[in-house]
Amino acid sequence: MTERLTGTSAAGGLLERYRDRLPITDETPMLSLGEGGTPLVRSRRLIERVGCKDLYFKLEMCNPTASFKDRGMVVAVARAAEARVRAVLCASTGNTSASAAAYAAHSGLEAFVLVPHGRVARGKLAQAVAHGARVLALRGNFDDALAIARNVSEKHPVSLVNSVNPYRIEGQKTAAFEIVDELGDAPDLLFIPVGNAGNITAYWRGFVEYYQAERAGQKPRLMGWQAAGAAPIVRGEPVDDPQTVATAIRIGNPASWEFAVTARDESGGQIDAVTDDEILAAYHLLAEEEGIFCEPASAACVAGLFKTAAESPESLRDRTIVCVITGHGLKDPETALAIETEATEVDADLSAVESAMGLA
Ligand code: AN7
Repeated sequence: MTERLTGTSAAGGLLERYRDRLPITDETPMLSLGEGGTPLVRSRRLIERVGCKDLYFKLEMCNPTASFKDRGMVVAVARAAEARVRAVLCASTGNTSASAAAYAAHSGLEAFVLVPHGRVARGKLAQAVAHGARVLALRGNFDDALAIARNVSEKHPVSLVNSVNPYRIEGQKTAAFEIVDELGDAPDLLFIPVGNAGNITAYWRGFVEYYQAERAGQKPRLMGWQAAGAAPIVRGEPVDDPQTVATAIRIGNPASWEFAVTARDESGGQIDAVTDDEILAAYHLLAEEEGIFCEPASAACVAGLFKTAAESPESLRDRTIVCVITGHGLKDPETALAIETEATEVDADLSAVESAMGLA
């Protein structure tokens, strides 16, 4: 007998809500940590810099482990549990490991995570450790870690839950469904960061599926953004030593490269690069002018939107645009504190506080 679990969120989890559109069976445990159903927030201020009709942010940082990975992970881990594997395994720049660790804990599986030593934002490591995952810090980069993880999963009965696992892509496509359901149609343009290229692949699958089911009247152009120091798809060749402040997308040889190129071309979109300076500028503006504190990788797509607005403003006019905000800023406090002015220290006394506030 398979144990049946029910999600605690009032709306039910992703598996419950999209049961008909996900590869699950009657035996799949209905895991949920409350993933999906994330807010689509309308821009109030940054839209003025863009000059489009409507601008929205899909806050995937509001998922249970604070990134979009949970949508795919709930499906991948549920299927792994159904197959009665003992453990799940992933290579990760951080968010996949946090999500795998949480869903493994939720379902009573072991989790092994392979991360590039010294290159994972502290908050993400904290999550993996808190959930009891076995964290292996590899002396190498993400691409090395993924190659080894694939080998391990071929040799041993552990389930690889990177986005090369088809269940991950299937789960992540549900974000496109939610956008269409909320807007009443697909947006004209979707801006999204690109690392291992699984998410852009998943969104395209979701938009195409809803279009074919006549739930949407159009499909969006997909606008993907890599970091300039880690832009293999833009350059057309793998990058041996990728570098960027956006550690989540510090990936030199994306697993879903060909799917991403197909998504780009079929949608009439583009995949381009933004510099670390452009990423950090967008990161600050989102926090300071919209109240959205995301991690640097997420800001890459907003940097791409500003770049597009500067280079070809007419391509955005009268358009409805969605930016995918993939992960939370709290995951990477070092970046926030390194580049912000430090907090002002002040004596615990009213007049000192008043004068520090400029109210004296
Ligand atoms: C916040 O966790 O690859 O193009 O190992 O964490 O689907 O890879 C994370 C990727 C964007 C890129 N934004 O998505 C990992 C990992 C954030 C991310 C991406 C990631 P993909």
